[in-house]
Amino acid sequence: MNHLIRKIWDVPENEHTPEAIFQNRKAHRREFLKLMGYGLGIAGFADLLSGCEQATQEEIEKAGAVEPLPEALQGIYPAPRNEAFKYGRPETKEIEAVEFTNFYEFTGPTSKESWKYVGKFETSPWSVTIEGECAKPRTLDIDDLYKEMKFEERAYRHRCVETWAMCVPWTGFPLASLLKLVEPKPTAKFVSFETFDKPKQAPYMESSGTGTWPWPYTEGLSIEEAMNDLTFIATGLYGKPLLKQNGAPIRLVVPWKYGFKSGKSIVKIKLTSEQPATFWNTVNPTEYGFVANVNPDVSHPRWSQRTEWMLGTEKRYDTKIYNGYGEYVAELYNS
Ligand SMILES: Nc1nc2c(c(=O)[nH]1)N[C@H]1C(S)=C(S)[C@@H](COP(=O)(O)O)O[C@H]1N2
Ligand SMILES: [Mo]
Repeated sequence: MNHLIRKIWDVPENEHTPEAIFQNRKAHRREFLKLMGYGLGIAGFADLLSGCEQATQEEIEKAGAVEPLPEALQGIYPAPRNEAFKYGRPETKEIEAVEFTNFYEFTGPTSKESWKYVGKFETSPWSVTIEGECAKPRTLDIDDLYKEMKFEERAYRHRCVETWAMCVPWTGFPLASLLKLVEPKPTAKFVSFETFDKPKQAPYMESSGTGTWPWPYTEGLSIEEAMNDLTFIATGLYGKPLLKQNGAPIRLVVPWKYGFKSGKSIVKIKLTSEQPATFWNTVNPTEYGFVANVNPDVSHPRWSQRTEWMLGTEKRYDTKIYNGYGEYVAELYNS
């Protein structure tokens, strides 16, 4: 199995698209075409066929729309902003954050436009099971979550390992408040997160087949990282429920780590005594470590991490250790 993964992985430039392609929406498809050449998979061809037309925000939102919340819950959006968190940079335009996404279940390595492929993805009804090393394992459906949790909005920086970055307002609650419901045992040393496993609803998952990528997508944190106040469960973005392409109906947000740690569309959270296997760490452990803290001094084997560029702009910033969140998390790594 690993051999096959490696083969897919090694297709040059396919999975980590050069920033030049995406820095500017106008050049986007033209450059995509030029640079990707014949390396395109099915998803990529569809992008290509769509030509140079620019999608509007309305079209993108419509394509990724979820079922409306029951009326009694609609008052949750927009949630009050937690003023403790500031971007320190301009906010990313909403259209950029909903158009340019990483969601391999739908696109694999050939496209950032998962919004085009999420049509069959059913995000309602949805439930999340929290189990493993805890006294009170539970399965909550999304409405239960909305009723039991206290929602707030947080302005967070996001940094992908591929060097793109964004500043966006998430709606949700700290993961710690959810984990407390199930009463973790002292034997809980790690937390794993598992994404939905429905190939019929996710084109790349289906076309890539079993035995290629280690579906479903999984990620993991240490229990200390999971309980840190920064670690957030998001159900919304820009004051509205998440669109499918951003991980509806519920995803993780870990802003001091590379974006691949922030699993989307989660169905299971498991407290474990051993470090769990994760999707990217299984695919390519030398390039995607389990810890994956943002760090300008540690290059990716194939590119530098010194600087990052903000989606939809030509702006480049110096990468900061822990993505600038050291005051919250540096102590986790000082022992
Ligand atoms: N299930 C799942 N979660 C995922 C991914 C994915 O492919 N599948 N990609 C990750 C990566 S690499 C990043 S950078 C972020 C991107 O979140 P966004 O597309 O909403 O900006 O989601 C992460 N979560
Ligand atoms: Mo990423």
